Amino acid sequence: MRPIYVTRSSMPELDEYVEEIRDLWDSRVLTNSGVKYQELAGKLTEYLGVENISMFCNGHLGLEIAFEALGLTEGEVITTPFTFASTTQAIVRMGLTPVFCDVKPDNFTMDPAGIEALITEKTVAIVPVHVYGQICDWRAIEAIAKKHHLKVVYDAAHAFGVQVDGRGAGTLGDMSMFSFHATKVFHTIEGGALTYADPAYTARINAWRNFGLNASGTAEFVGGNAKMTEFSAAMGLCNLRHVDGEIAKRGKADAHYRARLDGIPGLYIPPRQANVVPNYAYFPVIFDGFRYSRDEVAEKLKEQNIFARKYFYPLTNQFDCFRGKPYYGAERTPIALSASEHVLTLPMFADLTSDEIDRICDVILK
Ligand code: T4K
Repeated sequence: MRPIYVTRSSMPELDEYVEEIRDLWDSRVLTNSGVKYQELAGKLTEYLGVENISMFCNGHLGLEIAFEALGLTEGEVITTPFTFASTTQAIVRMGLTPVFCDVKPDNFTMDPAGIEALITEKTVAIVPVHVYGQICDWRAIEAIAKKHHLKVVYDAAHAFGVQVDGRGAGTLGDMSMFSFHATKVFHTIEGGALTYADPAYTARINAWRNFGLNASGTAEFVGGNAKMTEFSAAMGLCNLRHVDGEIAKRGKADAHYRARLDGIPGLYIPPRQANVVPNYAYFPVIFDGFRYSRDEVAEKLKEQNIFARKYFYPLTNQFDCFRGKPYYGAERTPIALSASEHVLTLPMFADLTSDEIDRICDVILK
């Protein structure tokens, strides 16, 4: 029996990828926004239903670039600690101060009811996370942002292909960041993107990822290097051809898990969201009041070669690197704290078999 990890990268057939990269051997243009990049950008604009897209070597740098492009270089940013390290670290690395808002108990996205009490004269933006691909309460968040003249940058790392109220998740807010990491529903090995409605940002974003250089070769500001290679873009072109099928397979796995685990006392599975077309990125389960603790379940699974993960534990406001900072400490985000102490994300990927899901559920239930 193969070990079952929390996820397993989707891959095209080897021949399909080889065919896709064949012309790179002629052109020898391997990076710096070449033809593969351009083709993928065009296709993703259409697939995601967005106005503009800029792609990078990873999603994390995309987030940092979003703050820079929006002129967010100092001040406070209201965000969530129930996320991967990247969200908070991008905020801090760009010289901004995170202010943590608690999450909603039903789906662990930022609770809009907590935002206004955190706004001060220093607040410049709100950075919510569509955690597990579940869409934030965007209408409420954006109404608050509008009232207080704040920017909204969504961490949409988990939300590739998700639609809400008939529109792509990447159309929300001022900008959205997608991760195309190997572990994601759609990937370019490493990679990421920003989507945004206002084309005025394009020049600055694209210059940033190439050292701030403009067409005449001078740098008007200090940027960095965040370019996506042609090999990554080629992987994206292959994966995009299959992504709908991969999401459908994940949907079947999600339904199978729910059939086995829904309604079991002590287990909580975030319900599917109304008005949302999901991507089944993750399968989080809260073990609270179950006959075994989350950690005991994780251990039992591990003994059977099943590697579920505690996404997201610890909270980012508990990270050692933030000790001594005013935003360190989870006591102000008790719902997020409880979620992080009880959550286990079960294996979820397109070729997870029904037998494997039964194996996982049997360990949990028996
Ligand atoms: N914001 C949010 C909310 C995010 O979740 C992330 C990334 C970001 C921002 C930043 O985006 P990027 O800069 O990464 O584009 C993984 C991923 O590395 C990370 O991208 C992701 N979030 C995070 C949630 O998960 P780890 O440290 O848990 O990954 P790792 O190496 O333990 O892999 C998990 C499992 O995936 C493995 O057990 C096996 C499988 N796997 C892994 C790799 C690397 C594969 O099947 N193929 C692979 O190539 O962080």
